[in-house]
Amino acid sequence: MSDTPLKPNEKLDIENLLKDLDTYRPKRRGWTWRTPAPGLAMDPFTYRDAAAPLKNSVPLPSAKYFNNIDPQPMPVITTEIASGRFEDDIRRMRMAAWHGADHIMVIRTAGQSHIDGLMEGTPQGVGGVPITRKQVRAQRKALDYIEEEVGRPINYHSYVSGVAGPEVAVMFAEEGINGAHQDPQYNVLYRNINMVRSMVDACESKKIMAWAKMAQIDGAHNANATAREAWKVMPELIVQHAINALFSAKVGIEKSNICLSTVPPTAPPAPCVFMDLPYAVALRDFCGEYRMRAQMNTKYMEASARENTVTHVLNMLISKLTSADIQSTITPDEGRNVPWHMYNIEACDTAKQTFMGLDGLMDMVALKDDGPLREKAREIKERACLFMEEIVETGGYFKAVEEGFFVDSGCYPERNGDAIIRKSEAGVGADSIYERGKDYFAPVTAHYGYNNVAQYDPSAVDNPSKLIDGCTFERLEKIVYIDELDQEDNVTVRMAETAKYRNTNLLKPEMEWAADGTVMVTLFLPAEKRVAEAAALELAAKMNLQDPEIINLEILQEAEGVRIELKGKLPFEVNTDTLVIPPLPEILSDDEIRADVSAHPLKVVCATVGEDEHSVGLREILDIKHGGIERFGIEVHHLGTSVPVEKLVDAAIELHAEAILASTIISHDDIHYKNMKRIHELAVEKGIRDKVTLIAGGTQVVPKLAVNSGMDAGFGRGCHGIDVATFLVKHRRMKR
Ligand code: Z98
Repeated sequence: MSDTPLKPNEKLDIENLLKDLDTYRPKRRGWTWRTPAPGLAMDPFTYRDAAAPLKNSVPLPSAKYFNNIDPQPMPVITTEIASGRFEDDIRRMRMAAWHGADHIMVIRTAGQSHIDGLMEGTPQGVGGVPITRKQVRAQRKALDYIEEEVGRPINYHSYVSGVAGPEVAVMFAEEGINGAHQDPQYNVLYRNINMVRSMVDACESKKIMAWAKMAQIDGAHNANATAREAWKVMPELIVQHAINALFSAKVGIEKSNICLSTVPPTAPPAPCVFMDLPYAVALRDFCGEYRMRAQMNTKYMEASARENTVTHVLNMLISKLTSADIQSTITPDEGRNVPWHMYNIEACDTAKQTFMGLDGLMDMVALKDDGPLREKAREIKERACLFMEEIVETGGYFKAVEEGFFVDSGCYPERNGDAIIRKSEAGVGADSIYERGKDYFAPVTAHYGYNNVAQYDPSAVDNPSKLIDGCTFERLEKIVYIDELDQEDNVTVRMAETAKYRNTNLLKPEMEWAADGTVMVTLFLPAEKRVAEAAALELAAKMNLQDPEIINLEILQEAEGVRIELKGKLPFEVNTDTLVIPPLPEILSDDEIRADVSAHPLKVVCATVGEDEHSVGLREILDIKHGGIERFGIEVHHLGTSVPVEKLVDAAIELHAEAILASTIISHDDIHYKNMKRIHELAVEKGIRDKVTLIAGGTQVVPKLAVNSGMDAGFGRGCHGIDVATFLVKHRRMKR
């Protein structure tokens, strides 16, 4: 779609997007991998493992030091977005795509696995969205626009597991969904769906997914997330992967679209790389012809974003060392259970940052061919082989499940007796399995197994849908589109409730849903845990936060205090019409500053004042090397660090300097503002205040407070030499 309706500086128009959904057709089918760009040059660097760059994106924060380049790593980056309101998720998808996500997974409403059919019209989801055709179509439509905007295909993904697997697969194929989890073992173990039914459904589902060229992701990682001592299930994980991957290949999914949902089984304080790397190597030794989706360890994590992020990065080290194809980024969200916009975006950035930081690693290091890595990998493989052999000896998969082989927390062949056990004649849908009759016939394009088409038309055997003039796979207009069944609980009603926040200048903070009012406050409270918890909630109430809840609490020292993150809702909004927005400062051009300084030579003295040894910030402002004020011909006398303020003022008098630049980083006890005040007072006492321009700078300097402390100007975080030079020249002109 070349006439993309999105403009980078304009919000997505959700109302418009939801129009004409009944006739919208996806622009393509099938999964897409990133385009490799070996040797990609992005001034000032060259990359070895990068993918083709994006047309529009948000680079990492520190990219500002490197021409704002935004190199993209090779693995597809996944983010899971399902806040319960698909209309709000669409905006998050756009933000995620700008941060490098190209695999958007939509988790379903809890329990959808048990719904035997397609959901059309449902209550609002909590912790997932109901996957309906409308929801899927609206999001695929949005992604069709968004991928055009960022310049890279975006894979849209949800789940085909469950009792309605084949029906869901058909709907996904029709709607251009690009990837899905499909693993009958997931149904059996975690959703107690009958085994025979699950296997039969899987044949049909996988056949449909093969036709639509969808990527298929298995569910093996769930064993790690479920087992009690989850690091012990490594042999089983390999077995589960192998069963599903071979199943899919035999049904006809291309191997390049069969993805194993791998997981590093441990996390710190376990010595995780020592345990997880041999596992990853063993898995690749056996299943290397398939693609690897690196899910993250979601079992061993608490609500600390910092801890989650470190685990995520360690997981990605394994991904890098073993070449994962898809990188999941769920940890910070799943661990904290606050599925907010910013956590999706942060995790995408963490993935991009880590992979680009590790660019070229494998050209410099290699995994050892001997030692513990190979020994451990061999041991895991042996255990996995024995596991598979015992399944066969026992009488096959069904028998093995009945006898408690799976999700047992013993490291095979050890068994702890805590497996998930299912009976082959029991479970959801047990009474729904029939043998196909002799005249069974399905006039459809993608179908598994016996189909007596010949009874109607022998010439249609290879193309059964010919008998009905094409099924919905070829003739999308045959799809019956149901907009909404629920008249009270649907997107139109929800959008009406938030309309004023789209159509007026009212602005309310938001974490996941339009105008939800949610904010997070971070506090340190110098008290013990229980007191701090109660105090935090009391403080939140005083801050006018409604429904306050503590999200995360970390003890810094049991008596000295705790760090608390709490969320709450603001019951008010601001009207942006009434905001006083200061104009952007006008920066003079290099040439204009240089001409002014050449006509009227300008001398400054500067120093880091007080007991402050920081020198980098001031150097950035001064040095020609960093684009500082020297380059305009300004004469700079730098007195060094920890300079007493008296000395600075005296130097200005002695050198007849027109300006004093005081750098001040340390801010405890407001020492930076006290020093500024002192400089001003000294300049007054010594009779030079009207002749000299006083400037203070530093990361903690708030310009307005610097002026209140007697300075002519203050420069805080993010200021450059040109900002200071512009002020000096303009201020001098004003005085002249
Ligand atoms: C993930 N964060 O995989 P219902 N099928 C498979 C699954 O793994 C899952 C579902 C279906 C994880 C998400 N996985 C957990 C193989 C879920 C979900 O409707 O919840 O049963 O389907 O990325």
